Amino acid sequence: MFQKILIANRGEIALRVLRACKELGIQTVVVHSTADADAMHVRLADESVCIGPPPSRDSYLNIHQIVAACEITGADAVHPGYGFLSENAKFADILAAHNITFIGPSGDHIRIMGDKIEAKRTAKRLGIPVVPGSDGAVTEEKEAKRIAAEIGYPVIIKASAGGGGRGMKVAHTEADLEIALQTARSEAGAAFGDDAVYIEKYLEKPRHIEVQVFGDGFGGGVHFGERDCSLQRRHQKVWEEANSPALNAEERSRIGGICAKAIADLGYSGAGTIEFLYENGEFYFIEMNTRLQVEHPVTEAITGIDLVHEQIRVASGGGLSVRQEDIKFTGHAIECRINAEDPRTFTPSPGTITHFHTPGGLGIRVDSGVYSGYKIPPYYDSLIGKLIVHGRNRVECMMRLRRALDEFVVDGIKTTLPLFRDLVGNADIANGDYDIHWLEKYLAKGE
Ligand code: MV4
Repeated sequence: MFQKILIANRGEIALRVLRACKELGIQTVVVHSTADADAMHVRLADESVCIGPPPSRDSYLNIHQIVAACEITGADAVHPGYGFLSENAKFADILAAHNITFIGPSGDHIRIMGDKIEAKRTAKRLGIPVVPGSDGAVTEEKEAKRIAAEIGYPVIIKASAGGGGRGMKVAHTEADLEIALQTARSEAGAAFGDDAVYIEKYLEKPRHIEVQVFGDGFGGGVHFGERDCSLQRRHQKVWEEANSPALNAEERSRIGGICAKAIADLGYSGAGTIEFLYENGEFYFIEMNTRLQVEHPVTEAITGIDLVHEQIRVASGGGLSVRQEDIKFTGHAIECRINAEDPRTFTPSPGTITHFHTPGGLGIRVDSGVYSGYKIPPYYDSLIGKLIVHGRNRVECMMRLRRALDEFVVDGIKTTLPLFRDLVGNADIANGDYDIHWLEKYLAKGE
């Protein structure tokens, strides 16, 4: 087991990882920018190293500074959290070259999944169902038209170096396709320095369902069920739940089994998320994330398993603490992402939190690094906390969530709490009846 872990992140996830390290009796080092000197996780860590000025590129993305902080403090592993360097293959490789363990998959697996064409090809080879479309990159207009005619319109053009919704164009007709292909390629070239694009059938009303997987580091793989992340705005998830209201136990174990086997065959190590679009009872792979995700607590709530403990165990060569047959799904969990933003316009609202009071009681978890008197710096994302509610079933979970939202107080700044108070009173939400476009339509209506 590791002696000392360096946490290369900030905010609620840095605190989340710190808590796991403390429970495992592992010493902690945090690195932080000058803007984060007052953060809760900096106070609670055994050691802290200031690695630079506020801009991320000079601090949380500065590989040399982070490696230097490892050497100075004698950290033997790095947990990258999410965002920042968590899916940076070069960072994983550099740490390995310094005999420091990256708590995550190999650089090569990160690289494969970062290239969306390569990721899809790999998924298909491993027996994961994918969206119908081109077999690899498309350059010629003629070829694009042939494929589109074969799969049928509408189609979507995606950048291989994109992901998370960046660099996509929908074409409804052959006339649209010419323009879509050209703009997608030039935008991808400009944005990512890689103009490779591919074509898929455009699914019009899917849900976004993702499967939590783990490779044990010995060639084994398990799944921890799925999360439904369909409620999003501009590719930012807002509300996530486990299980998906759309799946039954048979569908869960079928897609979960396919994913667990794929992870084993790939020789993948650590936490991963296999993302699907789900429409008319069918799953279609879109991407794989090679990190711990923001919404991992809903999976923890329904399985009772600490996924950060598992990441640390696997990275240290100790394998998983559970076998597939030990993983049971109990009840229902919902996460609300509380952002320091205007709940209607989503304009960021940094500043001082004058009063912060979190809900409590059975089935309530709040993951947040903020506190009364804390000043939210303007340099980073606006997530200030996550409310995760667990109940024996979805109805109980929703009742508990309504109550928890009533108790939550964040004064001094604007937050998205009022949006969630609206959502819990909505009939479609109560029925679990929504797709990936539902929230944006709801917001456009002005409720
Ligand atoms: C799609 C799609 C429809 N059809 N692919 C957006 C993010 C990126 N991960 C993939 N995305 C989409 N890919 C096909 N073939 C619709 C989306 C999409 C979306 C997906 C998940 C969650 C929210 C979304 C919002 C708009 C579009």
